[in-house]
Amino acid sequence: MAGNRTFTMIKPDAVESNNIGNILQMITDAGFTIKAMKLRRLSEDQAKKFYEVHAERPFYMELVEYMTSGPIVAAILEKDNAVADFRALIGATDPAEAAEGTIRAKYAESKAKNAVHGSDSDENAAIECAFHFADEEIVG
Ligand code: YYY
Ligand code: MG
Repeated sequence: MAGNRTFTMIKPDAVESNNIGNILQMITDAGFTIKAMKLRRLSEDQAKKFYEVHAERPFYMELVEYMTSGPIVAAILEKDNAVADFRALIGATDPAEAAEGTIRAKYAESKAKNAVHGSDSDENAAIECAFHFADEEIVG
């Protein structure tokens, strides 16, 4: 059975372009409940660790540099079928390929600066939630 939690980040480009509010509105309008949230700036070590699975990819260092370039908003979201439904709400990695009305189609600048992160599996959602939040920071 699909899990009911996913993890998201509003990335530095979307924070910089003042779209935190617009993106949170889209998320809650789509039926997600925010269970934890914080504004934080990732250190280089934290960004490297978070994106460890991409360490061998050519864009890895650019990704780490970008994700540490300004604050991000990290949040845990709850909804039935959270991971898949949130991936549908954010759209394809490259905003040029993202379906109309998705968060990335509306607010992403480019494939690298693509406004939001969404977990890609229940297993990674649990790992990513725990990476950013202690149990006592998550509302019951
Ligand atoms: O899950 P998602 O964020 O849609 O894409 P991933 O393939 O996991 O890549 C993570 C992150 O890396 C992506 O959001 C932007 C960046 N990236 C990139 O800069 N260039 C690529 N060719 C692929 C991904
Ligand atoms: Mg991914």
